[in-house]
Amino acid sequence: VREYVKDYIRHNGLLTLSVLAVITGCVLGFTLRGLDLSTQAKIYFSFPGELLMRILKMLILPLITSSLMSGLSSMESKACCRIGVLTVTYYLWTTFIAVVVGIVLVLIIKPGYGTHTESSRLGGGQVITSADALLDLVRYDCPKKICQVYKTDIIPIIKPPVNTGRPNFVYLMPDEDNPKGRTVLLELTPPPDIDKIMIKCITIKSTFHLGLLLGKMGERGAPLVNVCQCINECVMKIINAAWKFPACNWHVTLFCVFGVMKCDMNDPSTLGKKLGWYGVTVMAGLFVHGLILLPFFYFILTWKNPFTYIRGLLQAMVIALATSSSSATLPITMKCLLENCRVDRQIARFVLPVGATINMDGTALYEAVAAIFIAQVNDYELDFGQLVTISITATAASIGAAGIPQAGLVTMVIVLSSVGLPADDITLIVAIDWILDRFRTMINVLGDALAAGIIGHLCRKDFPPDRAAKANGAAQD
Ligand code: DAS
Repeated sequence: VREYVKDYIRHNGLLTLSVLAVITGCVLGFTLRGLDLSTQAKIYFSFPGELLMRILKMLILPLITSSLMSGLSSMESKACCRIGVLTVTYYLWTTFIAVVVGIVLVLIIKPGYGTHTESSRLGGGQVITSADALLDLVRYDCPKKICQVYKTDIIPIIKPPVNTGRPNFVYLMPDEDNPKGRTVLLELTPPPDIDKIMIKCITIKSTFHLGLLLGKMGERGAPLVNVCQCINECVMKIINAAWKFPACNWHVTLFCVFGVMKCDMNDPSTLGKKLGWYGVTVMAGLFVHGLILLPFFYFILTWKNPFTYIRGLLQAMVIALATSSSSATLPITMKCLLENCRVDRQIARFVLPVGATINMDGTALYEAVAAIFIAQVNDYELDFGQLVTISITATAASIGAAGIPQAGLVTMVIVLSSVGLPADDITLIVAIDWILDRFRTMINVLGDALAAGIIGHLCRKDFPPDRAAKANGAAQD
């Protein structure tokens, strides 16, 4: 028994601790929510978890840019383009398949039927009746909707809100609008800071081209490539240091305490058990897509056991469950791929950052299910054309969603307005979004990681041995 316990701890100790930490964090978070603590006390309790989340978010941009630059520059440009096309094609297809799975399940289970709410609220957006209208929506209305979301929800992030009624606890910079003239040190109630993600998307695109250019420059580009590789190694070392405490996984607990205390759980009684069936539909869709379809694609494309591969990703999936942020989990996913799944570093450095930005199968599935559920709750029959519209707009919305907590709710405005549903019906599903967000984030991370394994297998002949590995070899020699 002692040998078995030792062996188990050696292979599964960290993972078991993480799972226990998630459970402890959620129980602690709910307990603290239940106690009649003052707002300040609640902020104190959630502050450490939030700080850790911000440390990881701070590392996202340098990690992605340095990974892409050093990964791309050490590949031949032809191989690069081939891998790029294969990666984006695979991502788009799996996202669309996730949406189809969600639509089929929500039409079979019908979680929203039988809840009669006044349907007078419908007509908030125009109903798409033709391809031209869909094009107009994508070309004009979606950007307008997103700008509208930016104006109402996002701009305050860039400029700290004044007198929001929420205790802006600690301040960072002089805020001339603030009547008391206090300096803004730290805005503790962090609505999704999607603005950083937009910068990340622009960075990804420009980095991709810069990485290709560096690869073409050969030895002349080597200094900058070495700088990127050093930054990449440093960021990974910082992340390892940040996660060195997994011995007790206190950070995972803190993430959960922070997540549970910060989530807004509206009163679910407005929909009662319909909301429960909606949650079951989303979880069933995530299970079918994440643990049946994606592993099946992995198996038929690589002829390897997908569950052995997924076993190596469990730590990243637990962190995704704890943080509800696929971007914040990216460093751990990268670590699991390189150390446990033995994916080539060049592939991981390219496929993962791109996937964390544009590939969110869980979010796409969730948005399609939520839109149809809201239509069912409003007794609003969707025709086939509208279902096709939902599948397209949910795919597009998931690409636009950021890898941060509850980002899927923000981009869902596009999906709802494309079929004439009122965007404010999002409030019907917010009550349980905090827990669905964790599971769809886990599927997002799983989809990116399985894609890296598939692309790595399909392109194993295409790219030269990793320059960094050579450089490391030389350094070790
Ligand atoms: N939480 C997002 C992520 O990190 C997903 C979502 O909000 O839908 O992937």
